[in-house]
Amino acid sequence: MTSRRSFLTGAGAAMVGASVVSKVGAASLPEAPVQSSAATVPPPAPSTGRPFNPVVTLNGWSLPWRMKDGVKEFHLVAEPVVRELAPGMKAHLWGYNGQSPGPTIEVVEGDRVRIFVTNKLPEQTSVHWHGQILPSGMDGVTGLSQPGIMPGKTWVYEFVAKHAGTFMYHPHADEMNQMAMGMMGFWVTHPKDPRQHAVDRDFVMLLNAYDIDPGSYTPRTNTMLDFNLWTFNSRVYPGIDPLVVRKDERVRIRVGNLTMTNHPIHLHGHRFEVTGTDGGWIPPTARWPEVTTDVAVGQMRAIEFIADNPGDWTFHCHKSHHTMNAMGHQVPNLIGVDHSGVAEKINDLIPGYMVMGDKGGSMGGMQMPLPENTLPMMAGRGPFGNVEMGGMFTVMKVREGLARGDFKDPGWYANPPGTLAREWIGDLPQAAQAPATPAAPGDAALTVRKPSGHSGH
Ligand SMILES: [Cu+2]
Repeated sequence: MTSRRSFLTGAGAAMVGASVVSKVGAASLPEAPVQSSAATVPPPAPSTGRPFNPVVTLNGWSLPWRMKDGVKEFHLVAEPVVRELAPGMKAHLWGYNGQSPGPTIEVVEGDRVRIFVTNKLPEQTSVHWHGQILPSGMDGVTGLSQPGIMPGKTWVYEFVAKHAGTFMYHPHADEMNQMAMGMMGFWVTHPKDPRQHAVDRDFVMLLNAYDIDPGSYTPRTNTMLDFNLWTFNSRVYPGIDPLVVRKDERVRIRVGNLTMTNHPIHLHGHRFEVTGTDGGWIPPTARWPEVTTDVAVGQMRAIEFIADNPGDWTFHCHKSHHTMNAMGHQVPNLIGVDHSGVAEKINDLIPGYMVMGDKGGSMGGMQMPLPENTLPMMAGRGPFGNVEMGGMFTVMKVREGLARGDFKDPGWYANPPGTLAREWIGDLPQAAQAPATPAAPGDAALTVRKPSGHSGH
């Protein structure tokens, strides 16, 4: 516990102890540590309780605990938080212990667990332990298994973590609002024998979605599907840390989906197997190779592979609109339409207006004025120019010779000679030459959209 505390303090976490404890008036409450930044905090090996191999929550952290009479005690505080989604954009969310998503809770199969939940929200809440096999009265469904936890109150959940696996936690009180505001977190129950299901790097990734108008800070919680920010652990690319992996390590990525739609999660350069769901581990004989796996709403999929292919490999949702940041959806397709001069004319009347590109939507060289507190639609910079992605996208960096447990960004991959795509600079046969002018379709209706790109909402 002491080493975990000093580690977290060193990583920029602020410890809030006495004030929280005195407010609820119970000296026997465990401390409620608070994380003040969106940096990845790889947890050290546990110093109390049974041993396990901790997971790494990208742009997140794991919640410290204390052992009391053989019980593992945690303290979650449900509260409004300010979450940096990526440098340049902050969101006013609801979360736990200073961040959204909440901290990952890690326990060992067979642990008796006691979780204190303090409600600092303006309305009642509860915590449901998604996927856990526990007594009905500990299931956290407001009205069914307990009354709501009123503002200012602290409630206690206690149960045995019966099965090793990957679970989630979230409110079952006003959940449409509370989950759209960011209230969710991961729960990992490690196997009793740390050699079982052992991997070298074990990442957890919670999928979330927000609808935040450019220039504003608070999500619209009535949105059902047309969210404009699709996030991994409440971060959007380029704000998501890379998955740093040493060549030939066995890697696991546990992906949980608490959004309103499914996400086909795709990895480049490797084949993986789905090894676990929220229901438990899949027997090896029942697994098949994949490069994309769909994670439906309310599901968790753990994927595993040997990272034997060095390079920079993307890991992303395959719905292309989910690898975009704030954008509108009511924009006509003007590819092939000659609208030269039109934007300038409209700009004379309404400064700042732009038209969708006639050669596609590539933002490679485009400079648009952005309102305060928003992000470009696709913004990452790679070694060869713009990575035209945002949202649910990040890069897995497989490198030789990294130290065990080294998660520092190693920079861009140096491609060995002869392994890099290149431009053809020889002669082209007639048929392969590019046309002088693009073909124009019949429909030439022209519509404009605001540079905020948010006319669809
Ligand atoms: Cu998606």
